[in-house]
Amino acid sequence: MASITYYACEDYTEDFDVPPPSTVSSFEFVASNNLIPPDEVTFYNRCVVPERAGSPTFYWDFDDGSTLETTDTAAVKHTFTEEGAFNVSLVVKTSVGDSSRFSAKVKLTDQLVGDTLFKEDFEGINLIPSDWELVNVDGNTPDNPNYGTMADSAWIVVYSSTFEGNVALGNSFYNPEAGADDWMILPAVTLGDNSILTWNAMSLTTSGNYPDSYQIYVSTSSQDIDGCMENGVVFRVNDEQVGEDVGGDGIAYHQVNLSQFAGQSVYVAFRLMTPFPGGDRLAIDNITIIQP
Ligand SMILES: [Ca+2]
Ligand SMILES: [Ca+2]
Repeated sequence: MASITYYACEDYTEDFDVPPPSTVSSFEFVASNNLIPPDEVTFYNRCVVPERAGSPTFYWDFDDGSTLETTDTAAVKHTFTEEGAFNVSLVVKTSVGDSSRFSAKVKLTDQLVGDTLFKEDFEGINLIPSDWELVNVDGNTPDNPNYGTMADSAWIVVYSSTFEGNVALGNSFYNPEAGADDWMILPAVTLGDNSILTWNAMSLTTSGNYPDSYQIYVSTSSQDIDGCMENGVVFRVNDEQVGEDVGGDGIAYHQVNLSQFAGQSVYVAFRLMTPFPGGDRLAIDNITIIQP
């Protein structure tokens, strides 16, 4: 009978510096309802826990008051019932004292359901629709030569990689520096009992945090500034969100109840009026009026 000799592997760890094992926390998530609450979101545990790091325990925090402690690496499901931006975190701690934390923002937005009275997403068009009224009150010269047409059009349609589509763009970066006063007045819409105006917005900036300010007006008489002024400011946004890369939350979702104008034919206006010395650019998209 042949004999077989087994040799144990020698342990070289006494002779070489072995870097400490690195535990890395990470996860991915997939929403089941397009991030409209209630939405059951599945979180996939992508933590890397080297064997030397001991046995891991995972601490999930969903940032809505719910937490979960588990030693299981299987995906976990969590239902978000409210809209909001939740900073979900996963901390992994191991039996030898290693730990790592990872977090990601899960942003849920209520989507209204009802009859759409008006909708403009600016896709498939190069210009603001001709039945809108644009008024360039400030008359200033955009600093960016690519926005030369704004010198007389107040708002233009451009592609935004952040929005992954076309948006209406108002400029507030002028040369010389100056505040903006640019109007974009929608065509007439006949409102229902409690119609709601919604839109997405974000200040586009390339260097630093330059938020924009704007106001919503509703004219019940004519598609012009005078008509808007009769009813005053309906909604005001000071310092619209900027991108996450410059400290903001990214695209904001706004909604305003127009029930004070129930049953009337109205002209809704967006007025960019970032004060001196100006901001950069404001993007508006998905302007919708819904009767829930
Ligand atoms: Ca769009
Ligand atoms: Ca202007």
